[in-house]
Amino acid sequence: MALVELERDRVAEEVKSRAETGESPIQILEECRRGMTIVGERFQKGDYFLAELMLSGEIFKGAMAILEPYLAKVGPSKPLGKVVLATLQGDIHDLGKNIVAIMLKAQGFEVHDLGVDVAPGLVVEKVRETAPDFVGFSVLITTAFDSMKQAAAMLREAGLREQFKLMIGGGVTTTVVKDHVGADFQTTDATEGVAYCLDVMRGG
Ligand code: B12
Repeated sequence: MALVELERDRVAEEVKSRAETGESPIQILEECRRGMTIVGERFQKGDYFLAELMLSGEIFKGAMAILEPYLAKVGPSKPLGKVVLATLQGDIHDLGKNIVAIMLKAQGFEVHDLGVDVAPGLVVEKVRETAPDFVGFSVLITTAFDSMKQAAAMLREAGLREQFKLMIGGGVTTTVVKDHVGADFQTTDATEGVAYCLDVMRGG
């Protein structure tokens, strides 16, 4: 696959032409995500270095920019609920979070994205300000697990935790991490996360 081989121009061309011919943008994005997993494996084995890892991130971002308008057309635009998203302190990975943000927006959610390397205190402030239905943490570095746990504890102490559902997502998450953080939901698939939000909003 072109992304795994880090062929920037070919990825952009393929993504664009496939989206133009009406292929599902979610499916194209999912294929790119699988490519990133292979890049990660190559990095782990020492076949790729940090420069390649960074380039893969740039290529992925380019693909997302091409797909965003197509994704925005997928769902209705009636506001459904509010979501605060963040990648917490110690972690700067944001590709997965950005996908979730785009897909939630496509379904009509109002998304407040705090970005990466976010201090737990900032999450508390944003939740107080926006009163979201969901808070979502994205994580790819195991050392950021404790930042998520700390943010959840601070939200409890502030008396805000009962007002929203807490979701966590990202390639390294498991149900064990979910319990460690005290989250309500965990996934390694943005589509599942969006389905969960829709379910909750429909009273499921
Ligand atoms: C690209 C990448 C980078 C890029 C990030 C670019 C960016 N803007 O994000 C760069 C080069 C900057 C980078 C840096 C580093 N990285 Co890196 N990186 C990756 C790589 C190859 C891909 C990650 C990715 O974007 N995947 C694609 C996305 C789309 O998948 P995803 O995040 O899982 O998201 C999906 C779902 O999980 C879900 N989702 C995600 N979040 C959320 C949130 C919610 C609420 C919901 C509902 C769903 C959801 O939706 C998405 C779509 O389905 C992974 C390898 C891997 N196997 O994951 C390593 C990896 C994560 N990196 C790793 C490492 C070690 C690093 C560095 C420490 C390297 C270094 N020596 O400096 C630094 C970390 C710096 C830091 N403090 O964060 C390790 C982490 C090991 C660990 N267990 O902690 C990995 C696993 C590579 C490896 N095998 O060693 N990295």
